[in-house]
Amino acid sequence: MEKERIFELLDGFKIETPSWGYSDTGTRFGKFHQAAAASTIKEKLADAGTVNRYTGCCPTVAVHVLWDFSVGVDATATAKLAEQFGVRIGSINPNLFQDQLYKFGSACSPEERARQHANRHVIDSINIGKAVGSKLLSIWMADGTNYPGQDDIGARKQRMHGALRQWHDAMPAGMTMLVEYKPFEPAFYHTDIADWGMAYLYAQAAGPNAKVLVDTGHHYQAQNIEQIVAWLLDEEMLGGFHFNDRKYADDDLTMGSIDPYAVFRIFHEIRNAAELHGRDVSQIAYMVDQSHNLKPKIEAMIQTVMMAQELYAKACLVDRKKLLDAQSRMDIVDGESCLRNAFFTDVRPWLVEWRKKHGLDGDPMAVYRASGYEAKVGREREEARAARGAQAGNSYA
Ligand SMILES: [Mn+2]
Repeated sequence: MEKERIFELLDGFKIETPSWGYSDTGTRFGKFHQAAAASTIKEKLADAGTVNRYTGCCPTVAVHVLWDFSVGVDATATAKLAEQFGVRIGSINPNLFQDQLYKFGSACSPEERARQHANRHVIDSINIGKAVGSKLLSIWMADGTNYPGQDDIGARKQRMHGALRQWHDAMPAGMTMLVEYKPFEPAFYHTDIADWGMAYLYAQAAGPNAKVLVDTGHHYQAQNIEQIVAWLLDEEMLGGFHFNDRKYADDDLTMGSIDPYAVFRIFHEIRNAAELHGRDVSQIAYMVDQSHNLKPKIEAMIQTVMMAQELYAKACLVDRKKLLDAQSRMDIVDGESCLRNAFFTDVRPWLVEWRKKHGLDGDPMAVYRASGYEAKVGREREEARAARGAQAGNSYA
């Protein structure tokens, strides 16, 4: 594939970073604070703007309604703030897991009060989305049970169906609902949306503007994620991704840090669907969902984004004519070699060139580090926190 074509594809490859990736998060064992971690939505947007300024491909920021918006605060003011930092508000993520009312679930709870609370919160979230011009409502629920016999699985399925349809119909035209799944955690017996098939059925039943969201960390160890992606693409039900890497479970490590070839294979299926099967892949939402417990937040994000661009460019490089030919000859070795040749091509010089073409520095990490941003905001934020008597971070972690 010609360089110009790869550059065009890179131009169309945008990655949304999450507001929560800039604040202190931890594990259930504890949290290690970083001076430069963002606490306020303004600080999170400033950090997201910084990542976009150096990488040139992260124009939107996913927001978490409970952590980023306060009751009575005008959401359009937040959109204007984002604009000041050179970014826009992207997906809206309601919080359906943190309230005490959600002990037995949100939309699936046997308790009507919890279901109504969830419903109000999602309707509020849709209104925030409308106000800030967001096109994505991203739904993840912690709903499930911890013990056999705790609740009726079928009845919970029906409650979920009803809720998703209601929320789907409350969305304005042009908004898409993304339905995310996860096999376990925090529920440890059954999860109400446990896999892509359940998410698919729920999305299909909710209405035409609901699609499936694939969080790469939300699968069992041996699951073939690229096959799920290929299937969803072929069904035109792939809404987007939450990228992160894992070694054991939902580890939320930075994308490609453990297994870059696995991410490459996902991108390969996307390019295959576009180039060989004529699928429209232009609306896929590429988002990051990571927890930067130990790495400095902004560096972790820049590293992630650079990794995503590299792996995407490599997937673009797959010689699909050769691949088709190998497959028609049933030459397994040549077929696999098409993928390996692309994966092992060093695309970094091209990315340097692509960045320079867009007026960016060829090495975003080096210029970010040289800018002194982290030390500067670290000092400012420590002072601001001391004045408020607050600690950084999202309140759940
Ligand atoms: Mn996720």
